[in-house]
Amino acid sequence: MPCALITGITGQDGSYLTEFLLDQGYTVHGLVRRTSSLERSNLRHLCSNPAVFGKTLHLHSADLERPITFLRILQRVNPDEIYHLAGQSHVGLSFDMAETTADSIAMGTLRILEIVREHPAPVRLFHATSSEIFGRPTVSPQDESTPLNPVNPYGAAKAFATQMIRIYREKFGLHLTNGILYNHESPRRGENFVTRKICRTAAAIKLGLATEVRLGDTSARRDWGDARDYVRGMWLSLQQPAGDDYVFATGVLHSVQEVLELAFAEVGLNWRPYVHRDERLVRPPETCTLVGDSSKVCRLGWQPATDFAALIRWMVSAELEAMSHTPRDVDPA
Ligand code: G4F
Repeated sequence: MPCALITGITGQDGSYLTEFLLDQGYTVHGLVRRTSSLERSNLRHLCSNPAVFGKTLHLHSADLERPITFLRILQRVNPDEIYHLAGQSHVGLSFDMAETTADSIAMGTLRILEIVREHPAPVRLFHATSSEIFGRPTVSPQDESTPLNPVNPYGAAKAFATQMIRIYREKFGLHLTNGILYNHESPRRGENFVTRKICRTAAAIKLGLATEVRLGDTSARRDWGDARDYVRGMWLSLQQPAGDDYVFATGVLHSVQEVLELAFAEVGLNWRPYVHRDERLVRPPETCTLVGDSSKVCRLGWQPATDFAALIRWMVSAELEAMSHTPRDVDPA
């Protein structure tokens, strides 16, 4: 039975990856922060399943700031594959929390690399990096050879971690893979990311639980995909004989306004009267035309399966479903 260790297992990607790996017959071990609440996490359905929890899914408390805990778990679990997904992931917040962002992403990854380097058994590692490493790219679309040019603390920390993966792969011959992930969404996306925020508020307005949504720049465009497609790609990239870098993207740009149009149409409303611009949510150096070229990983058999409109419709209906069962206030900020 193959065995995987996941950092950041309670997040959107970690939870979908766990489901995918369990379906593939893996035993999955996940690292959770001591402060994480499993009851409210994306794993609660698996943790409450006695056929899974403690049998093929195991959780361990660990903080990546203390590498000794990761070392002990790695030695005990001895996984075939590590999926490193943990770290502060909000670009806007990274301007307010630059040090925390650098510590969790840049130093967190380096600490793991140092431990993996000394690990006596062969292990493959996937590192979830980001299109934000390209910052203000000079080419469009971007691929694995596009120069790194980050423009925010998050992108800079990811660029460091991405480059260290490349350096350790070359210098020590380790099986290390960078997945350069463009935006990928789902109903499990954090509530402060724009697609989830819009879908959630559209559903709340429909149900009379909110009256408005405050947004930054609605003309901003992103290459948005479905998180479930991206975790499938993470696994696929680790099944290759050697580590490498792969871009995961749809190759198609959409604007925040298009998210608004689709989400509000799904609940039968016109978005315009409900949307207010909030200057505090406008990012300083907004990146331009971050759109990815995934030809390399597509040659391995990966394809994004969900289109943008279907993704937004799925997210809105999931919010309607969740709110119909447990109505609650929605913070419009
Ligand atoms: O949903 P977002 O916050 O995602 P962002 O910044 O693109 O980052 C996400 O994708 C990256 C991959 O490309 C990841 F590396 C990163 O970890 C994260 O997953 O913002 C999307 C766009 C931006 O242009 C932002 O300026 O939406 C714009 N936006 C407009 N109003 C807003 C808002 N974003 C947020 N979060 N909140 C707003 O009110």
